[in-house]
Amino acid sequence: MSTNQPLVGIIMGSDSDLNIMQGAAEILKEFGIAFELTVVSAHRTPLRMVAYATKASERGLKVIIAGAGGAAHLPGMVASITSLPVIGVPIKSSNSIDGWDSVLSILQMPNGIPVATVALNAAKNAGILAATIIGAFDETVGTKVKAYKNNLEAEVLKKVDKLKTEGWQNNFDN
Ligand code: RP5
Repeated sequence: MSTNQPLVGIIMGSDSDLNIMQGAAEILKEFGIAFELTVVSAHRTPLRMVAYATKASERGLKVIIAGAGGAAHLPGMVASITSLPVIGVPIKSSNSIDGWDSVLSILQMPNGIPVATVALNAAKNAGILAATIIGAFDETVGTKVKAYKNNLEAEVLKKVDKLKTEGWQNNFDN
């Protein structure tokens, strides 16, 4: 991908979500996919959220990753406005009870307005999923995603060999 045009918009309800959401930024950087990252709060900046979601597609974004915690309405509300795929990252935040509140707020969307919800705090997986979506129509990115997954497989197979040769009673740390 040779352009600096952001293809992925990473948004989060608060700057306190950044320590989690940076996981998405890091993996997108690794894949060489241009992205933007900012704070958009469904509750504190609702008009900014509407403007962001309304203009996202015309600005050239292809996927939105939205992270929020507690009463995590940002991903679903953005998905209700944009025609782009929205990946939701539930965050266990300062106002979460135990994280289930964030998960269910993002996961339990009504029919017609899907949000692709990743696991609690799984911003890295959100980045990988965004790369997979981009990779479906961009061969360069698609090849990188394939290589990434091949590498995961190779790492596991190495551990399988190690377990076979050293036996289960030996330390199985990396
Ligand atoms: C949510 O409230 C944000 O996404 C964040 O996870 C949580 C707490 O926000 P702060 O009070 O730390 O700004 O809207």
